Amino acid sequence: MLHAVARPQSDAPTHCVAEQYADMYRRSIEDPDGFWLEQAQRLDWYRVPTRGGEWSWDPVDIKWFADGSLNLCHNAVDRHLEVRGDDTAIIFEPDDPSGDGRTLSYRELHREVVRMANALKAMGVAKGDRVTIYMPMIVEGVTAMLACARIGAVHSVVFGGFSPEALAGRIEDCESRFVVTADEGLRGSKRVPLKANVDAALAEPDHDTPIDGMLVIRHTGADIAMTEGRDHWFHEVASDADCPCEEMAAEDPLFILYTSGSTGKPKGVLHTTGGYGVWTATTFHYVFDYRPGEIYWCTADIGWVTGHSYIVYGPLMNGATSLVFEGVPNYPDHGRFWEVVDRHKVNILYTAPTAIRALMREGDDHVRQRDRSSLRLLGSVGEPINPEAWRWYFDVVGEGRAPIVDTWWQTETGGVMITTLPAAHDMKPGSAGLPFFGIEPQLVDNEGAVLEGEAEGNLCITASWPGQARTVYGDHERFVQTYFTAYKAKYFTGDGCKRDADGYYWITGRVDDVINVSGHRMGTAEVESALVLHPKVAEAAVVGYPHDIKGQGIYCYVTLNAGEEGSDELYAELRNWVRQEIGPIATPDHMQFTDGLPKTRSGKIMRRILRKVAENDYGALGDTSTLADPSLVDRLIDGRRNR
Ligand code: 6R9
Repeated sequence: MLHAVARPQSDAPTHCVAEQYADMYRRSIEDPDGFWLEQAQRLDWYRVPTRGGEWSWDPVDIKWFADGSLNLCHNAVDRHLEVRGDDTAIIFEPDDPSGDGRTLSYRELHREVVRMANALKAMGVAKGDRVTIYMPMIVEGVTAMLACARIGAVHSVVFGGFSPEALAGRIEDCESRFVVTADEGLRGSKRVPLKANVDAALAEPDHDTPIDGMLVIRHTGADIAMTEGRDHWFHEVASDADCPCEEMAAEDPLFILYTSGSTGKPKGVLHTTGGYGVWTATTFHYVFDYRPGEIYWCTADIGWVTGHSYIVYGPLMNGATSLVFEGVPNYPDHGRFWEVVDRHKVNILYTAPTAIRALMREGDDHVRQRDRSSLRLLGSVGEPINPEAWRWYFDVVGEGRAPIVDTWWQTETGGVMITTLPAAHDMKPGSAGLPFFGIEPQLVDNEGAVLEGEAEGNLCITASWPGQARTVYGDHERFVQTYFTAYKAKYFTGDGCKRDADGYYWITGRVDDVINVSGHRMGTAEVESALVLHPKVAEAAVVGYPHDIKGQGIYCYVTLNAGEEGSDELYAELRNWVRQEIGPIATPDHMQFTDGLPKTRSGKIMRRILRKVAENDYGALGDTSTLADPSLVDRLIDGRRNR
């Protein structure tokens, strides 16, 4: 097999070896309903479903397990009480390594979730209501999600690094009348004023959804403003009163999660209960080959889909021990990850290429100083992992002992779609691997022609799977337009991809105007909109360019209003402006002032040229003859060189 790294062998019993994969995969494609109704038995149902997938992509209407009913909080928490109530559900590792860590058994988790659910109910939250969760990475972030699921409310978690403006847009879009937040968050000893940010978001001039209640968790103890009648301290309203799980239909909404697209504002991707539950429970089981008693650590934030599916729902539905980490990889020093692995004897580590590259740059000593003998499996997610980082992860971090699962998936897919399975497949550094059960990837050219065998093209999926997003909240037409119109009756992922002779898939990155910065999706249009809001900016075009640590960096071309001059001060001001408008993850890495943007005669910005200039790749500019002002290209290149 080409460039393959043999899977390290282990004696432990495993959930799926090579022969089983082949059989199970075949069955999952030939008889999807039979296969998934069987997998659905991993969960507890009030009404066990008898119907599998009922879906169409033209028109777009997706249902799974439609006659079933269940509750995912029950599946993640209550159902474990009888057999493993005293097993550890969550290990909380605080930002400050000498701070107050916590360990919660499933029984303790149950109590915390019930207290949270009662607090939500006391504010008036009812089934179907949207609840915005704007939290640091603390236990209450997890219990807030589970409490919503328990009472049938729809959570919308907004990453704590987003600005008040970005938060306001997300509260407004789903007309969420309730917010759960904390006084402050902590990241690498820096304080994040979460409660003050929510107040600022609600004070935005165009914010018109009235907030009925805000629940505030005391975390750092900072002095914050509380609005009488609206804001409530969690510890004052929480109660241990009985709080049964709400029976939910399989297709009742579970959560909304906002994600960036190539146009317009972020989309509220909607997932429902039954299909998402089966998908995350099943993928967690097979991809991480989880064995009872193991310590599993996913370093994502609950503000991203990885945190939803593989810190909260997937692991807890499997009765696993999930480590919740508040901190960052480089605080107090670059050895933090390995110190945490050592102290908690982590068996499975799931992180992002950007973190791996950043730690790799700091040298091997931080890693080697710590005992990593507990590590059995390593995972990667969020962006393509470059082979050099893969090798370092495999050789240095895992000492060649731990297989790597490079899991390709998206907010819209709910859970892992393409990966190798640890005991079934050899690995290829840089390739995500093979399709998960039920997934039929297809590569198509720009005209939609299907490419067979070894090929490179646009990655589509041909048939629905249980974890698929059902719609964009409040805008089904946008859901249809974004994913199902580029190629008729196929789900288009937005990614480019190669398939090799062994059938392994190699994701090459986004083919739309979405860039992937440190594993986070960023719509170039969002950064552009933020820039043009500045009074001195006339026009802006944003592209991605290769960045050593972040994978892609944010490169902004800016034209100024007449009479304005580009300067170092304005550069700093605009950078800061974007941070304020969106959040630190959107901070421009490079900004180039220019007297114009390359446009076609019909006024379309030729991003291809802007990308090439940003990449310093002037030989491959292609045809520039359709530009309205071809001489602009030389000025752009000069501007790039003089920077
Ligand atoms: C889970 C998550 C999705 C986009 C996706 C792709 C990129 C994610 C990847 C990967 C190559 C992997 N991506 N995992 N690319 N290899 N293992 O990250 O969801 O935030 O929605 O991003 O991330 O480009 O389309 P999300």
